[in-house]
Amino acid sequence: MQLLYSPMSPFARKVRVIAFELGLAERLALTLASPFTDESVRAINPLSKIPVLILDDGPPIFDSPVICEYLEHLAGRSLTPAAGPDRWAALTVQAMADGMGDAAVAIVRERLREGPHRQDLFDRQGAVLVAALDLLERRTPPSDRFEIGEIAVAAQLAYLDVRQVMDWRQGRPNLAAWYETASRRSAMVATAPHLA
Ligand SMILES: N[C@@H](CCC(=O)N[C@@H](CS)C(=O)NCC(=O)O)C(=O)O
Repeated sequence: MQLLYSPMSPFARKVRVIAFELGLAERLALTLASPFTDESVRAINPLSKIPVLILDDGPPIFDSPVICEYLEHLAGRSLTPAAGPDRWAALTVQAMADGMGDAAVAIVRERLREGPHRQDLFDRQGAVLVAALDLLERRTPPSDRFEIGEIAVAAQLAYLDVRQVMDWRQGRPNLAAWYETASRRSAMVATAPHLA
């Protein structure tokens, strides 16, 4: 199966880390895609977003939470709690982390655009990031678990760093310490973002 991805995409990174943790990384043929400049992505995903998982048989799968669930199904092992409050908590953390990615990508895209820049966009998306980061500082992920919620958060924190979106460590020592450990996992090292 083929994963349409970009090495900078935090959503694709979440999928790749999940694949790595599930022992499926070698089954993913990574194919570079540039949704912002290449209209051919839209023929595969009408939203023209990556990641997209292209199966040998069957329609393409998107977006990243669905791909993660498919990979868990394929592996016969889940990185999402099966039921109960833990499940809803983990999926909510994933949703929040993905929302951080939406905000961060919007800020990066606006910075890259020829000016004048929209200050209202920076303010609104920046507020999303600050509130989510503050919540993560108050409820720092556990250090003995690296599942869907933690993986989604780690992928987004790395994106804030690599795109220099903001100095998120300032005033958030618990989250910074957690990320320091999380980022040393082999799945994180193997999928480190870089310019294509
Ligand atoms: N909710 C989607 C978000 C994916 C996403 O926004 N990907 C970005 C790249 S990091 C993209 O393809 N953006 C293209 C666009 O918005 O036109 C997911 O979780 O897969």
